[in-house]
Amino acid sequence: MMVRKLDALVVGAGFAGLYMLIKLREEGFSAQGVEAGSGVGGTWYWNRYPGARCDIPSMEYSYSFDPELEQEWEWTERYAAQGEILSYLDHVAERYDLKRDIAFDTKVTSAHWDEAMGRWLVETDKGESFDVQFLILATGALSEPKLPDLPNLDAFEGQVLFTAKWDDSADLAGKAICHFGTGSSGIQAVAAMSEYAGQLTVFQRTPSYAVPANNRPLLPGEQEEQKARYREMREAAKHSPLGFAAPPRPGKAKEFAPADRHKRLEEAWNAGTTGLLNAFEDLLFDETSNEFAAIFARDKIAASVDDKEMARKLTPDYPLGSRRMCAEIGFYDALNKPNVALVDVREEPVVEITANEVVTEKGRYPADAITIATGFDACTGAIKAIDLVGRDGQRIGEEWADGPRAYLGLTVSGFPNMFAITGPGSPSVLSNVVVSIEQHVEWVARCLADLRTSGKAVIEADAEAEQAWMRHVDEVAQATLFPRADSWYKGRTRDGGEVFMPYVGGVGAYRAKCDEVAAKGYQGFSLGEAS
Ligand code: NA7
Repeated sequence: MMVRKLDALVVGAGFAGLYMLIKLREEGFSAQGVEAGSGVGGTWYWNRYPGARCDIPSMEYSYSFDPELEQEWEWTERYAAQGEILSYLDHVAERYDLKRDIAFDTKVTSAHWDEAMGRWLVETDKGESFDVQFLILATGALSEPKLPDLPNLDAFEGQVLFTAKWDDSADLAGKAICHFGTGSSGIQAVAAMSEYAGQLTVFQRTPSYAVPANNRPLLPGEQEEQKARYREMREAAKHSPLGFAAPPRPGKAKEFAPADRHKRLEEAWNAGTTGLLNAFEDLLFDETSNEFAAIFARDKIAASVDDKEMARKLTPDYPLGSRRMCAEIGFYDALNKPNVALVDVREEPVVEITANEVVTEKGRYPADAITIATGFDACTGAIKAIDLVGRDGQRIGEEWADGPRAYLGLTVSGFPNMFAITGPGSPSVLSNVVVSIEQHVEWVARCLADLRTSGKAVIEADAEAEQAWMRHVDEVAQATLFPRADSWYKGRTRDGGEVFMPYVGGVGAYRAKCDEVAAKGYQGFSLGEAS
């Protein structure tokens, strides 16, 4: 069998994989990308469900590394729809002539570290083999769908559609749809499907805090004005807490007079997901302050639906922002429509799926189609899906069974020369992810170049440094309100424990730490010679 020998293999061709290929080429490394989809885009390739849209402003949810690209590309709306982001990424791939180095419709099935050679041996489902010095997993933090445990789903005779693997040829007009999941994806899909469904029954487990997205076309002059100060905005985002140019407004909510606090929350309500969390500096840290904002948001939610019982079900009881906030465009309006119903599966669990119904403890709901938006095996799922074996036969799934761990969220002890872009312990999923991705990719590219310059061939995180980093990730998280809610931010250990995965110390602080590690000769890593 032909084995291709390269410096690096990049798994995934979304925001992270594309930029990684660009940086590797720039540094003179030979690299190949492997992508399961038929095109580039990652998340934005797969998530083609109706209503799919980013909830971070387009002007900020885009690459900053190429000043010409950011000036040339024209966004049409404040929040870009899936198709527009996909076109953008396709444009980037064309502009940098990346597609010739990406094997599409191909999945990496196994990657084994060869200790004697100091290289990774990688195989794909197309029977290709690669022998590479560096393995870079740009597989996405929210890419491995988590399926609901719906009893007897196999008996269902209608169409089953997953938002994260949507078949865009599906025609659900006039159909009875039973939909599961009301996170960011679910509420967008519900709003869109309510326009044409015959009957839409929404099965909710945990309600979301959803703020109005207030999406609109970018106003004349608005894009130009932002482009004129793009450098300044990008710099601010890079050193900010969450990867956005605008910082939280100074002041603690609990110290404001009620009328002033209310006024500020009112202004923030219409400014998108980060708008509300940025209304005061302490909303993610102080329970009392958070509760003021949470009550405000709960009242808004209650006021947006006509039915009191429905309002009760939609009201979250956890701190605002401790689970991912959602931006809604017509979600609550959808629930007011006569063809839409809401079922709380905590109050009436699903007991069975039949050929054409969802049956709960309290009722039977007709279904021609079942749509599913129940989230992802976050941060680690796509990596664990690979038969990934490091030093001394260590398997990643087994190693992470006691809790996901990664030094700086990028490298795993026992897995030399392997990098996970947006891995557990990185700020990516709790930030403007494109800002985090650019930082991760640039750091990895610099690391590989430094290694080459120093004449070393192998880099591996030390177990102690990794433990210390994960302890730090936990300490920083415990000082916030994030751990107060049950969310996909938490990884599970085999004995039922929890590991808070994202680094919430701020993308600016994280960047500084990564730079310091590199400047100190890769502190916390062991560097080795080629054997
Ligand atoms: P999320 O945010 O993980 O949302 C999935 C939702 O599905 C969440 O509220 C789950 O509740 C719910 N869920 C899970 N299982 C069920 C069942 N069996 N029945 C009903 N509801 C269920 O995923 P999204 O795709 O919406 O968003 C992911 C990210 O994409 C988002 O954060 C943005 O960054 C964009 P649970 O929490 O499990 O109780």
